[in-house]
Amino acid sequence: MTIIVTGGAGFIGSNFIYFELKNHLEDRVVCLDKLTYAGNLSTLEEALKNPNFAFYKVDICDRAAVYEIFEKERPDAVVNFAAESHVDRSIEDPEIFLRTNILGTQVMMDASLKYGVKRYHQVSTDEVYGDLPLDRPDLFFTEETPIHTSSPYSASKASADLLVGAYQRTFGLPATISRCSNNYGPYHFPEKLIPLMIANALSDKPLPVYGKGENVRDWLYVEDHCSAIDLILRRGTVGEIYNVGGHNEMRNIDIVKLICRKLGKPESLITFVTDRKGHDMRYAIDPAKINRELGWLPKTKFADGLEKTIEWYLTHREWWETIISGEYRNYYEKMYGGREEL
Ligand code: NAD
Ligand code: TDX
Repeated sequence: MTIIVTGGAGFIGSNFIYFELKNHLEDRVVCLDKLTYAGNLSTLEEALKNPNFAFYKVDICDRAAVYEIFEKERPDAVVNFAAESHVDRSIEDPEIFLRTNILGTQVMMDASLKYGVKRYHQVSTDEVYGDLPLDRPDLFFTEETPIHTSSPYSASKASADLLVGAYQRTFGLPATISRCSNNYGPYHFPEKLIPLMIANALSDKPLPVYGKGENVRDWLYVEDHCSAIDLILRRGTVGEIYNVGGHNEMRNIDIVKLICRKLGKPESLITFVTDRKGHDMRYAIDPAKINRELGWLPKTKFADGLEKTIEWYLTHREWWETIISGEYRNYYEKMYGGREEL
């Protein structure tokens, strides 16, 4: 089959493209990506050599351009990763989040209906459920947990999820949704916690931890997320939502200390800075449904995944050094220059 993957020049989308090209030699993968600050064509260098892969630089909000690609490629399936994905940026300037994450999703679904796509998959996030209190470790997000968002980013992702549900029920779009916890691994953009801390520690720069660093995230190695989406796409039930996570909760401060230890850097690099506005306390996914219905289980333990990730950043310095030496430097100064040391 032919699968359209949007946002494939970003972190998870690129990992998914490599996963599909490796595990489904019979399939053709077509990537649509606008190449925003977060998209990097060099990430797809190897894929571009594969005759089963094609790339189009396009904004998913550009209806005419998207329809033209569907007309030409006649996809069987669509996986929509394309999004503005960074919470801090959504707090600075929400508008592009609403445009890409909501209206872009609508265009992709309209195109899927118009061209008779057999399966549409929406890549969503655990952030749509809001957060959990630190003193209730017995609570987890299930697919029935009500949507209760905190940031413009999570609100835009939740809006898209509601639209997907509406398109499925009203227009019969054969859609599924996955809501995953925090990913980490190769090609993770260095504005996010783990790659930012690795890159800063390697350059002996301060490690900016928001607030007290007590917030908890549930970390999943990116390849495990890709295997979950692959299963849902091929065997999931239309109309269903699947939570994806690996029961791997960690406090931010513990992750940062672990990175210092692994890189042989002093903890004195850690700097506590002004907290994120509306900062979610804890995310924790209950992945029982995808395990029960599709037999999915994560394969990578956090200790191994972090080891592999650090190794990747050590051996791919050019990839992230190019990013942090470019336009990203202005973002960093704007975002962290204004944060007070606590
Ligand atoms: P990313 O920011 O690394 O990549 C996003 C990609 O989308 C980039 O290549 C960018 O160029 C592209 N893009 C942005 N706007 C576009 C537009 N208008 N048209 C076409 N392409 C556009 O993001 P990521 O971390 O890989 O996340 C991918 C998806 O997974 C997102 O939908 C995100 O909400 C979701 N998600 C991410 C995580 C995580 O931990 N990173 C966890 C759960 C869900
Ligand atoms: O410099 C930092 N210091 C810090 O303490 C950064 C960048 C982050 N943090 C904290 C904030 C969060 O508690 O670390 C935690 C993780 O932050 P991010 O890497 O920005 O991820 P998060 O906000 O949890 O959102 C991520 O997971 C869910 C992705 O970016 C989203 O796209 C996904 O939906």
